[in-house]
Amino acid sequence: MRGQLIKIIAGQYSIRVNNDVYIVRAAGKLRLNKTSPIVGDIVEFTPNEFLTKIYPRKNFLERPKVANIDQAIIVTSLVEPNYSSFLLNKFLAIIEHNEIKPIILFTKSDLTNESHLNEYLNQGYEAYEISNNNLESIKVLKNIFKNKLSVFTGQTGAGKSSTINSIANLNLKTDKISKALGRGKHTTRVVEIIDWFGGQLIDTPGFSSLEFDLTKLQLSRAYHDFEKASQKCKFARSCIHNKETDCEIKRLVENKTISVTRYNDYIRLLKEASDEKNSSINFG
Ligand SMILES: Nc1nc2c(ncn2[C@@H]2O[C@H](COP(=O)(O)OP(=O)(O)OP(=O)(O)O)[C@@H](O)[C@H]2O)c(=O)[nH]1
Ligand SMILES: [Mg+2]
Ligand SMILES: [Zn+2]
Repeated sequence: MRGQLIKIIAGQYSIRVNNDVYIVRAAGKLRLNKTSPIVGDIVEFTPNEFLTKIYPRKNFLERPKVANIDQAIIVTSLVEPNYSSFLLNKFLAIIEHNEIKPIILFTKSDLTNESHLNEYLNQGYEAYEISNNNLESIKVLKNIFKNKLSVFTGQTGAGKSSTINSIANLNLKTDKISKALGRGKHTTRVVEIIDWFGGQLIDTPGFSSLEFDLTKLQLSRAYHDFEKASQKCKFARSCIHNKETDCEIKRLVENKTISVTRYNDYIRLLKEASDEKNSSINFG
């Protein structure tokens, strides 16, 4: 049978097939290759027996270990902690590089007049600005989860837990959700996929950092607008939009299609990116 791995506890896999959940053991046959199953995997299994196969992953993240994510909601506070375009652009690079759709969620709009919403909407991102002290502002989020596997990410203190709770509170029939979200501090929590507003949510303990392990070339194509534009760079396959001449990205910065802030963040990120691992890349 084919199903979705929604939870792993102590060597037991919970696998969902439509509305049923099967629990199978980890032991045995899955020594086929070195890959271990992770939450989000689409797997083949025999009920009451073993998990036998992991289907190819659309994407995966290291921390938390999850696969096949459709969208990541990047929770970004405007204040406390203060807004940092660099941090947001870093999250965006990692997420877009992994072929996960980003949704930017600015929080704490009740504490400041500062706004960056239009900036990111103009760059082609889906973005919202909310306050967890104003439930009216949360309502729009009800509709973004349908048929998607979503995960919340963002800096610690940005408001991930508060936002998830606010959204849960929008729905009076959230008994199941509230239970699943039981965020007791002393319980060791596991990564688990729960039903969530017509879609699914990866409920995870503190998912506030993402490992930045992109190479310079990967970074140079991570953002959707950079990827598209880089085809027009003279050195289309190798341009990292830095010192090169005849670079489309730099032209777009000059004519203000790409903001200087975004480009400067990109250059700063380039310094954190590693050199290419694979020297057989065909430059030119
Ligand atoms: N004024 C205001 N405070 C907020 C808002 N959202 C969250 N907070 C507060 O910000 C603090 C941090 O919020 P959390 O939801 O715990 O943040 P988090 O992203 O889950 O943080 P970690 O779990 O540490 O990663 C809490 O004191 C919240 O009450 C908001 O929209 N407005
Ligand atoms: Mg939290
Ligand atoms: Zn370029």
